[in-house]
Amino acid sequence: MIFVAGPGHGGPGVVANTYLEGTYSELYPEVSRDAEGLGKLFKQFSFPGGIPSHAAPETPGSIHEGGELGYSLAHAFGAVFDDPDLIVACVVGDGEAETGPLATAWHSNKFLNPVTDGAVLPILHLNGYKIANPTVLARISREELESLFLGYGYQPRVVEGSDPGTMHQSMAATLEAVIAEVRAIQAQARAKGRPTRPRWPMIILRTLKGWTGPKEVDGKKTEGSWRSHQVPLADMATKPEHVRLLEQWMKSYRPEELFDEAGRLIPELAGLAPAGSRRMGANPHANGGVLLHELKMPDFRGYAVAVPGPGTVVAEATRVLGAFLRDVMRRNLDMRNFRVFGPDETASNRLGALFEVTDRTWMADGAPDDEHLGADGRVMEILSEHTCQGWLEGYLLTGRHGFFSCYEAFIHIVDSMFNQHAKWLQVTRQIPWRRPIASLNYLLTSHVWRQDHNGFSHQDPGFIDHVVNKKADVIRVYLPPDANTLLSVADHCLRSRHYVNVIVAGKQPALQYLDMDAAVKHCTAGIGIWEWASNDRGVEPDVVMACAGDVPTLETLAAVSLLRQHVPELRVRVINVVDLMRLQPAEEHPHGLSHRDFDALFTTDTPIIFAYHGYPWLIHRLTYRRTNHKNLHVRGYKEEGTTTTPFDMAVRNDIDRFHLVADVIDRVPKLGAIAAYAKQAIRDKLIEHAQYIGAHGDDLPEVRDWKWPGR
Ligand SMILES: Cc1ncc(C[n+]2csc(CCOP(=O)(O)OP(=O)(O)O)c2C)c(N)n1
Repeated sequence: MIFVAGPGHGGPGVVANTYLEGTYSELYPEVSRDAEGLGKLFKQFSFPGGIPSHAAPETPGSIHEGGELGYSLAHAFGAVFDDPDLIVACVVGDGEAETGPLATAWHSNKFLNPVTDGAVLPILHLNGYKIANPTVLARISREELESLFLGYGYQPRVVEGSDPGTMHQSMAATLEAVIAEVRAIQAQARAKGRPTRPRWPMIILRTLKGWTGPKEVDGKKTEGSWRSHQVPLADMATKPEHVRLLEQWMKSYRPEELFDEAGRLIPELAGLAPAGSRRMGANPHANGGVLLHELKMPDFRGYAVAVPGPGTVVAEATRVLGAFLRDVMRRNLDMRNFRVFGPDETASNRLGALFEVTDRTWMADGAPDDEHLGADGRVMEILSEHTCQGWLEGYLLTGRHGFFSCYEAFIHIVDSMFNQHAKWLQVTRQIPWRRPIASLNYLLTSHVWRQDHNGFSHQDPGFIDHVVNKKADVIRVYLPPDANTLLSVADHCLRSRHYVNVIVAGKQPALQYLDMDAAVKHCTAGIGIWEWASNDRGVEPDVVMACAGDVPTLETLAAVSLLRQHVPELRVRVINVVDLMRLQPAEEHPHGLSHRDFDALFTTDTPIIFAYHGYPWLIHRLTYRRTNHKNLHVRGYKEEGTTTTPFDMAVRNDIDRFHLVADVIDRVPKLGAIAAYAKQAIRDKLIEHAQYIGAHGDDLPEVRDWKWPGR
């Protein structure tokens, strides 16, 4: 069993218990099991350089950073999927229960298979208050409250009162009963071998907030009130009566009966804790890297799209990836350590090949025309990005692997959850006893450039900007331009540890550029000159055309072909970026190019036209310290979105081939003389484009069917 502490500032509960059972001192020997250690334990609490008041990465036995409320229940369920013997006791704060992610996570029980998964025991701590307000759940009738949880599919049991002795007995008896109930449900389901959804037990624990703390402070009710939140007694330096109250409060627990003269817990009490890895701070499930097994990986090269020449054949990158993921799934079915997560979009994102080997997890009722739903399914779909993210985090934190595919625009829903997970990875990287876990892999597809029917609401490439705020040692961003590069990147990400990997790739039929050998080389380097598209070998280029992302790559190549047609003497270097972090200086990111290498690629004085998938300013942010930054001109998405054709989206954001050609003309001085004619031709083309899409609702055939013309 592991414990998840959801409520705000629930950390001391876990820290205290892991100290008393001995694990805390094993991991932090300076906090020894004596008076000196106790002194350090107390002093470090909420002290500069010490430990926070929530359960945190430093807390033994915790998979949960409780600072940002709302994720405890989804984490708990993520932890028990595919771990039939594990129970997670998950305390949910009644304030926390008001958050969106927590509210929707109750439905996780419709995805829990009693035969092959473990169980979650939710304990709603109804202490009635948050920081400054009553909680909603504490101010509805008992009938409404119980009906709510019955409606969610649980069988609630209420433990209620304020007399500690009676309450401890009552809680102990209830815990014993519900654990027996969980085991009985599991035993019955496992004996039958045919899983049905049971009514899982849960506990509603109704106590006073600040229970056993000071009853009144400064004449104001404190125990049983929001005033007991976090710091019930402040201004200790100036209010001696507060010091007296604190002493009284602490002494009310009669420490002299619990600890000996040297400050050691008396043996009768110390002996109550379980031994070894059964202790709550030593359970390997809460240090998932210890349990992590490598995924068995098929050779991604076997899924390659044949590319006889660059820019001539068409494929759907994510559909190709789907076949690879299917076989990753197939190879690891027996290990039960890989799941794919997504908010109802696995098929829409063209990863449907997965359903050849597994179903979507589903324990709710079935209907005759259901497709690919099953109790044993390993594709987890619920229309809650929060729940998908929370489940995946719980699954990874307990030593398994996963993959999350999502529409690019809507991944922003979990911005904050991503933040917290990235912080967890950053902090745990520095904690020697925490072992690295599998990376959290996002595939962002159905992206900004191809929302032909959905329109503006579905157009937002800003998650990348958000992700790169985080520490370089835990985040990676990849923009593979075609299917073979996507395969190579996905293989790399699935093997990696302790990162958040963001992969952005389109699902629509699109031109393919690199055969598998070239793709592997390109992805390994992360950035490189596409020689077949460049004509500057042996001379200084007149312009560098850089691109990152599938649509920008297409438009850049189309622009290059136009330039070849109209100004064949122009020397163009084409650079494609797969690994966005290559743009940063080496001292800022482990993948960053040295200044020397960057200058060699981008030159120190040639105009650079950079077509980028997302918001253009990110490229400036990543490259502002590069020598040639002053000549860098970036095109990207500038919030000109609507329901329109693919090419019109590019035109509206000035990232289309014609605007890119115009950018080159404007920036390469020697083109002055021919500029007027070329620009007029471009203007005419853009007018023709607008007229054509207005009349036909589709792009000009010469644009839509464009292929790389070769040399
Ligand atoms: C998402 C989020 N919003 C707001 C806060 C600030 N906050 C910290 S504790 C708390 C109240 C929590 O109440 P509850 O979950 O009932 O826990 P309790 O302290 O009563 O045990 C709030 C609002 C937060 N930590 N996270």
